[in-house]
Amino acid sequence: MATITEAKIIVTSPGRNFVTLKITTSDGVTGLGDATLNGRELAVAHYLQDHVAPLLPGRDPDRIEDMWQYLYKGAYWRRGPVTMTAIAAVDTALWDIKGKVAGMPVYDLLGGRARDSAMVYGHASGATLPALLDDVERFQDLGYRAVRVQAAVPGLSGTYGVRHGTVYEPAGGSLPEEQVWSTEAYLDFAPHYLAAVREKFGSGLHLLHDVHHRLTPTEAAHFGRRVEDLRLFWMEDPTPAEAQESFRGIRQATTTPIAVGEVFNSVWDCQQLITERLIDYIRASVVHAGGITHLRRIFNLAELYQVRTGSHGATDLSPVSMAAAVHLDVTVPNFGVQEYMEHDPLTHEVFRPAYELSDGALHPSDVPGLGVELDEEPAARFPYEPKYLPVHRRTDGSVHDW
Ligand code: EZ4
Ligand code: CO
Repeated sequence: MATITEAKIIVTSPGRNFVTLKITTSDGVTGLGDATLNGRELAVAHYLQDHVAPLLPGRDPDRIEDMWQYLYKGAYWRRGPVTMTAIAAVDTALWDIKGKVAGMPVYDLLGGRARDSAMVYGHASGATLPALLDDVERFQDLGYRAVRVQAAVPGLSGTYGVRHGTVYEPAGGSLPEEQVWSTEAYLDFAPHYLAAVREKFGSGLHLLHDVHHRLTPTEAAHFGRRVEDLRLFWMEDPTPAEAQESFRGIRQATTTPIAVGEVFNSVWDCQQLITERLIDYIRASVVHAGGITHLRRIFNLAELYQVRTGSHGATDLSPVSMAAAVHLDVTVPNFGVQEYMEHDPLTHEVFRPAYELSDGALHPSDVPGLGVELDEEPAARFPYEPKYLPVHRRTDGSVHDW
């Protein structure tokens, strides 16, 4: 029996911070798992270094389910983003190893492809409406079939989700930038630009919109109704989801499809949302929801209730995460869409993924395992730099929901 001989934590910042776990076996096989938690990277790196890596040498890398149970139940302290991201890294690395040992791409270990590729959505944005329309056109010209649409809200100094430069990068300053948010200004403006995009591009393009948890359930119900005739693919994160039952009112008020879950870390964050069919798309990801093993459970539960998948896939999810996501996406019958953002070119000096984007979809590689390599020599040239997501305040100065 091969055993795990080494677990190495690699922190690198090629364009942005990433934490990666590299597991090596006694047969010399290596596997990678993403452990990046935006703005809290070092917490996961230390959790892995201090509390997980010492437990791994001598264990059987084949027993993926047992490893998951051992790390989840064995720790006593369950759930939470730091723990679940650390478990995800181990889980993903073991799937990578199993694939390499078996000589199979991970999608074949998961039962084989239920589709050829995973449709993705791109991120169009603009400081003004004409700029936004140009950006949507750019994505359409690139072959995207689905586009998330965000415009800067007039009167606010900055609007989260609007790209500056060529790469979308949500994390900014070495301390969190503080931005003012006005729900009134947003609600007055957003339906107009979404309507303008639908009018210009017609019904053939899937349009998505991210609310970033900024509305109350009542405001979200109002917003969903106002944009109902635009037939959005989804409105994302309309309201914070700690109280899952708060989605009932939104659901009853509007047929605009609802997506939520990029901050979820376990099935317990969405059990009620799924089993009561309060959402249409579940956005949990491999890296933040306990790896392929646990995310597959969430997706399987969702399938029973006709909830489809739409996993988070911003630039803070490394190419290791994206590779794992695409393998899982192509195997689940209830796949909906995969979020995808091009990484900074520097990121590809360290990570070499073999998945390919064409026709607005990601195609998994058929090489054994996940099909992604990490080059440690360039990784060492990009040391960690603290970078944080912004914090939002209401016009009265109080901290706003994300
Ligand atoms: O805020 O990835 O849908 N995508 C998003 C992203 C997330 C960041 C958090 O790290 O909402 O911009
Ligand atoms: Co989002």
